[in-house]
Amino acid sequence: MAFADPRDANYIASANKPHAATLTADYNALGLQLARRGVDIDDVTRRVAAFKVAIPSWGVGTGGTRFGRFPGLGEPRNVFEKLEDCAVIHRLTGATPTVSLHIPWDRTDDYLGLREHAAGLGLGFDAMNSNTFQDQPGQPLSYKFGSLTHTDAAVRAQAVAHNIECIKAGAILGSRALTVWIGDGANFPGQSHLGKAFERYLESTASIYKALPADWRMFIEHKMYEPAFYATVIQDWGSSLMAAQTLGPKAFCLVDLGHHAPNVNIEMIVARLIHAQRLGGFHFNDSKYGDDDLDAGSIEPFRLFLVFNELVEAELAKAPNYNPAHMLDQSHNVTDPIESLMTSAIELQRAYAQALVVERTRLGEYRAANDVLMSAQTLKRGFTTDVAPILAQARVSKGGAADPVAAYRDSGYRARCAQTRPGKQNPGGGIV
Ligand code: LRH
Ligand code: MN
Repeated sequence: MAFADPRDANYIASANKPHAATLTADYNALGLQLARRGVDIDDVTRRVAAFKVAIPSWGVGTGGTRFGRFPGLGEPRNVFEKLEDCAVIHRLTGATPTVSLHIPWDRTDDYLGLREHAAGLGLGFDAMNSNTFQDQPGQPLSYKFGSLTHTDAAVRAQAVAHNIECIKAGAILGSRALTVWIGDGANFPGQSHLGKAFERYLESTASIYKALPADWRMFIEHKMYEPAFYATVIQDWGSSLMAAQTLGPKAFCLVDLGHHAPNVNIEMIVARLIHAQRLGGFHFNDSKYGDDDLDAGSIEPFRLFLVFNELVEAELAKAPNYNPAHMLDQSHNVTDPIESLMTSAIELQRAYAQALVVERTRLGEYRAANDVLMSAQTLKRGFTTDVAPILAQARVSKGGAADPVAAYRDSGYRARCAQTRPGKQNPGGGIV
């Protein structure tokens, strides 16, 4: 099989040629349809083209569950190879210029070299992620009974030091945020003092907060359960918001879509965090039951649309202190991670575009008149608009592919990686 570099501009341009005529025709037809609704398609396309989402470095390898992991072909073997795959995703979609690293999974003794390698691939770095939910070989103190909230001050200090290490690494890389997710909690009633555990969290995170450079933000990520199955210290947006407001103006709440009970109204949580001026960002993915980390928009695309509807409302209202960091956080157990990450980035753009084509003035009028049906219909009409021509035009306008998955598959990149990245694929269990 011939190999072409899917990151090569000429390769992408030649892959786009067969799509040019139909793309223009579809785009113009949608433009006419939207113009009748008072929506300027070029304005929507510009906003979609400016949309960016960070790739989770842990997402370009095949993920797994506690029952097993079935490695794919040509997996990246280190953070440098992970960035090469991230560059394929960005070149073909034009939407993922940054990567979010996870330490120690991406630890290297050459962060400057990593920064240069990324720059050479046209990539930068988004939020750093700390990891005090696993014990590392040779680690003095275990996180079995918690980390930042452990009853032993020495364990808490070890966890704080790790987070400060992540900040230092991120500062070299040009990152400007630290995401703190901890699995700390209890499996049984009585196991921990719920109030004191939260106080220990505030004490530990205050030490991390103090170490943040002036222009950095700290993202607090809540999660209902897992690995703790009775009580999680930062279990919901309320705990996260209280912590952020206690820590200071650089602390914000991060919403991972998979970290809520089924049917929780996540768009309402987003609206409240925007009101509180504490919406730090998202870990986008999708789920049917638990924290399934499935591809964004693959299970509940209407819910994703409703989240972006809140973001568009905030954007149009020029909400104060509003600058959410968008990231994907997924586990690709049965698909090629590059394909899943490309299509997931595009599903976010789709939800954004659908929210942008909603007739806001008309919606406002129906709401003011309490015309319930027409309010719901007017919002839904955004979701039922096929915005694919806008998404393709936005990609092509940034040098991306009209059809990223086809361009990727035709390049033979994965088969090539299988040749150039031999070596043991450890089946094992766990998400990475
Ligand atoms: C926890 C989580 C967190 C990451 C991890 C990989 O479930 O969402 O954001 O650190 O996944
Ligand atoms: Mn997450």
